[in-house]
Parts: sequence; structure tokens; C-alpha cells
Amino acid sequence: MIPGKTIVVIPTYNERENISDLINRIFEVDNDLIVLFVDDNSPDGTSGLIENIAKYDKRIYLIKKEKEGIALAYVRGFEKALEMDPEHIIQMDADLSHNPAHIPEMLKQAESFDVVIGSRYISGGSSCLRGLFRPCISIIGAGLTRFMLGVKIRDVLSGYKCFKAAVLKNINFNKIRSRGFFFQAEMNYLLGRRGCRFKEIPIVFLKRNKGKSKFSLGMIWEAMALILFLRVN
Ligand SMILES: Nc1nc2c(ncn2[C@@H]2O[C@H](COP(=O)(O)OP(=O)(O)OP(=O)(O)O)[C@@H](O)[C@H]2O)c(=O)[nH]1
Ligand SMILES: [Mg+2]
Repeated sequence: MIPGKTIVVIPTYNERENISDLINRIFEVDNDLIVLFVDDNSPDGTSGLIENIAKYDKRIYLIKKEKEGIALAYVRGFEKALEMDPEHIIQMDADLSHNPAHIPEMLKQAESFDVVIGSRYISGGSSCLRGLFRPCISIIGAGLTRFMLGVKIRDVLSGYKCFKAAVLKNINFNKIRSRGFFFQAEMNYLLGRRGCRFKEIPIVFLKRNKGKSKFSLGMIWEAMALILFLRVN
């Protein structure tokens, strides 16, 4: 791949324990990727660790900012990435739930589609989240979002995606209302309305081994309010 043509945007909040493994695994897959972390001043020192690694590795960038939630971390990351003029922008979580091994297939599919989504809910995909609560919230949330917003994507809340940079340039990020994980669905909705072509590829969503989840009940309320808002508008 041409160096610098794909930028991987990764939001981080208290992910210090996962950063080194994540970086190694990303570059094992593809040496020419650029990785842009967006850290909300994590109390565990995530940004300090990234800065130390970035001193010796020019493929790593960091945005440091105040705590504003995952949606605005993506927005700042996408804005910065677009300034660097890539062909593709990938987004993924820092906790190794999203296996970097899927990146080559994402980039292959991105030659023919505008947005490629790593999907747990198509044939060949799966989620290692156990218990009742989180898997149910995820599956019911995806179903409700699809039904209410008419978005024909099985894993509409997936946080593992690859965009053609050109399609992200057309999004007015000031219009984004989400602050939590519903950002993923809102982006799909906005891009769908702009006629983007989507492709889902199967992924195995792995359970995080280190660090803590930032998922909260408040995010569910926000998602429900936004589904209604977008539906009515
Ligand atoms: N910059 C920034 N990153 C965040 C914020 N909240 C979450 N993240 C990151 O966003 C990614 C997804 O968050 P997770 O806590 O893994 O959420 P989740 O995958 O729904 O929850 P688990 O499955 O339990 O891990 C991770 O890389 C987090 O570090 C935030 O407020 N700001
Ligand atoms: Mg996670």
C-alpha cells in the first residue's frame, strides 16, 4: 500500500494497557498505515505513553483534548485525518475488540464501496460479548435503529469501519448530535442519505481483556432520543 494513504483513527480513554499491543498488531498487518489517536486527557496516562512511542515512530499521531465523549473524539480525529489528505480513513476501538487483521479486506472492499463496516451480525460474523445485557442492548439497538431510520445495515452500531475520505469530506460534522456510541448510527444515516454505498464484512468482535468499558446507561437514553429526533426530522 502507498504509505500514508490510509489513516486509522482510534479514540482512547484510559486505554494505557492496550496501546502497545494495539500498535504492534496494526503495523504487523500493514507497515504503511498512519495511526491517529484521539485521547480525552485520560487520567491513566494513555496520552503520555502514545507521545513516547510517537517520538520514535513517525506513523503515529496524537490529538490531546478535554473529555467530550466518544463522538467528538471521532469528529476531531476525522477532521485532522482529512487535513492529511488520505484516500481512506479507518476507525476502530483501542481495546483490541476490533482485530486489525480485518484491515486488508476492508481496504479491498473500499475500492468498490464508500463505507465498509465490520459486522457482527452477518453470516461469518460474531460477538464474544457474554451475558444478557450488552449483547441484547446491541442487537435490539441495531434492530430498532434499522427499523426506525430505514438504514439497511445489519450492524448499524459497529465502531469498526473504513470510509473513502471523499465521502467524509461531504459531512458537516457540526450537524452531528450524538455524543455517545449512537454516533456510529448517525453517521451511517447521514451517509446513507447522501447516497453512499455500504458493504458489511464479517468480523469477530472480541471481548476486551484489559481496561474498563466506557459504555453507560446514559448512552442508551441518548440513542433513543436521537432515533426519535432523526425520525421526526
Ligand atoms: N477520546 C475518547 N475515547 C473514548 C471515550 N469513550 C470511549 N472511548 C474509546 O472508544 C472506544 C470504545 O469504547 P469502549 O469502552 O471499548 O466501549 P465498548 O466497546 O462499547 O465497551 P466494551 O465492549 O465493554 O469494551 C475505546 O477505544 C475507548 O477508549 C471518550 O469519551 N473519549
Ligand atoms: Mg470496547
